[in-house]
Amino acid sequence: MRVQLKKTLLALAVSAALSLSAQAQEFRAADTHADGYPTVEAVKYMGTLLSDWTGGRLGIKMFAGRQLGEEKDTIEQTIVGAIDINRVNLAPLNGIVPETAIPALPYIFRSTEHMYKVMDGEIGQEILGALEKHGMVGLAFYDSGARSFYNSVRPIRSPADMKGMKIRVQNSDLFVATMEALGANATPMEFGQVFEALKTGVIDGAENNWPSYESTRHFEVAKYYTLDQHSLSPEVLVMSKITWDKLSATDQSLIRKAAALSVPVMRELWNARVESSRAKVKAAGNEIIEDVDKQPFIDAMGPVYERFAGTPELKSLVERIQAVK
Ligand code: GTR
Repeated sequence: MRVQLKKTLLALAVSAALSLSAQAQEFRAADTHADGYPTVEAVKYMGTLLSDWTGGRLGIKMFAGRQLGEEKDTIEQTIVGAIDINRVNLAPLNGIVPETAIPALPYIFRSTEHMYKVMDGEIGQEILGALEKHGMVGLAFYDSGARSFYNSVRPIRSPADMKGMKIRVQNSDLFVATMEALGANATPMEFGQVFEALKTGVIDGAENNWPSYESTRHFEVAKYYTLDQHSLSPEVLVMSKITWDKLSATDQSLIRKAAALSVPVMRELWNARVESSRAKVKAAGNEIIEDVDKQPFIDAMGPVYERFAGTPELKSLVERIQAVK
């Protein structure tokens, strides 16, 4: 009898331990940026929250600095469930999820405040929701400042200065079309290849925000930075729908909560990083063109809007964004 009881207790303990370990999960997360970049640190913070709340049952293992591949590959891996959590820019999602092209449209936002109001509100939620039918669950938007042009040839003050320039863009037809509308030659290329391409003159320039211009050392080889701020397209944090669907409703809500709490942390890190990157680039003696007249750039964007906001649904999304005060 006693032996039987012991056996039963042992079996119970083993099965409890097994079910605990079966539930324990460390999500694989990807980011193209290196350790220390605000997006990477925000996702790590999210992992710490999850681990604290669940006594270590849930956690995040961050593979920063392209360890799991370039952005395009990591998006494909996320859709098939090989990567659980991915922090990417909206631009490389444009070809998969048409709605993501709308906040990436050049000059769609009047200001950063306008962008926050739209992306933190109902429209932002709708765009996150649109990812789902393409195999990704949208968790949050992160800051990405403003993308502006830099190059190694001459200061850009008007679209005419860009004529014939080879400008690298992300893997997005929207950005290709934008460069073409400005008279430049667009060269889509993965982020990790840009430094070498700038250095060897394969391309003349690229476009990005202050922290990326600085962290990638592009500023060392492309000395002219024109603050035309053509795109305020944010970063987005997504989870593989395959991973998501296997989770309990409780764990799903913990993940949503942790992602939401990582946003203000990211925003603070971001603001500090913009300042330190700007100071570093200025100290290097780069020529910063701050007083650029944006109007001629804006005026060239008609065909881009026609093509990427062509359907009635997307057109109405543009109008709703513009109507946000
Ligand atoms: C950065 C963004 C990256 C990547 C990169 C690029 O601003 O944070 O996710 O999209 O731009 O230009 O490829």
